[in-house]
Amino acid sequence: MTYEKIKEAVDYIKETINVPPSIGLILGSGLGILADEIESPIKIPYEDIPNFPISTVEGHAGQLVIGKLNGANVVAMQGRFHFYEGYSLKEVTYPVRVMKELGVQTLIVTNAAGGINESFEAGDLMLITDHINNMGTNPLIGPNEGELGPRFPDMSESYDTVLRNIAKKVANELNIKLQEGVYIGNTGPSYETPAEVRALRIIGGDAVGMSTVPEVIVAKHAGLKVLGISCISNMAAGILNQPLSHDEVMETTEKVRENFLKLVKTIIERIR
Ligand code: R1P
Repeated sequence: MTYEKIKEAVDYIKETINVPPSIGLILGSGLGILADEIESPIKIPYEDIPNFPISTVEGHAGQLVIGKLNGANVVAMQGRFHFYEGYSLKEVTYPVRVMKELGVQTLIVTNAAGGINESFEAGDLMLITDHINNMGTNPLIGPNEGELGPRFPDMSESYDTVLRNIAKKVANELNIKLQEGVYIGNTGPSYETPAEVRALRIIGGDAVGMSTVPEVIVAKHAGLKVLGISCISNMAAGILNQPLSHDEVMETTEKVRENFLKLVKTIIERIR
């Protein structure tokens, strides 16, 4: 993904917006509702943006929404891209590069994830403390473009401690239960087997999903601060004796909608 290609998208977006965004949001399955809260929104369908992929998954609308949210200038991805859709990890993470070039300094990534930690329950929100890349590949593989970031980016504090502390404080004030844990990124699209879930727990995971990790690697490469929030949409396979479905994922995200919106909007108000 060359710098010129990123610039093409950035130039196109800049033509339609007045103020550059400083906070970027990636909204996970069923969580796109947050973008509906943006005031005086400018909506740009992905298909209109040069070099942007197109969302193919239910619950991912497929547009950038740019405007003000609780006093902050934000750009939200209402719909993200996943490796299992057939996109390369460079394509999956291209929007993060575009956000950075638009002026974003802080990225808030959200997702729907399966709970592996048995103390969690469906409907919990989880602050991501760290991640495990279990995708077998990395979006930074290939020649490194120096203007985009270093060859070997440091990942020792991928999820910013200051932002995490703000999130915890806000959750406490709003009386919203906020779990904490490690997100494991698998490729999907098949959900995990019970044996895989047991293995993922042993290697240190608290929740599992099919996104986020590549976006955060690229965000760190680009020098962005990252905050990550998972919505535990179901318990992963084998923890409860019931099959998994994307419908259930969507239903649960709908149920936590109010807490999710309150939490993220108040965090944005504090960090703007
Ligand atoms: C599976 O139900 C889908 O929900 C999650 C998984 O990664 C997968 O795409 O979506 P997000 O991670 O985009 O929230």
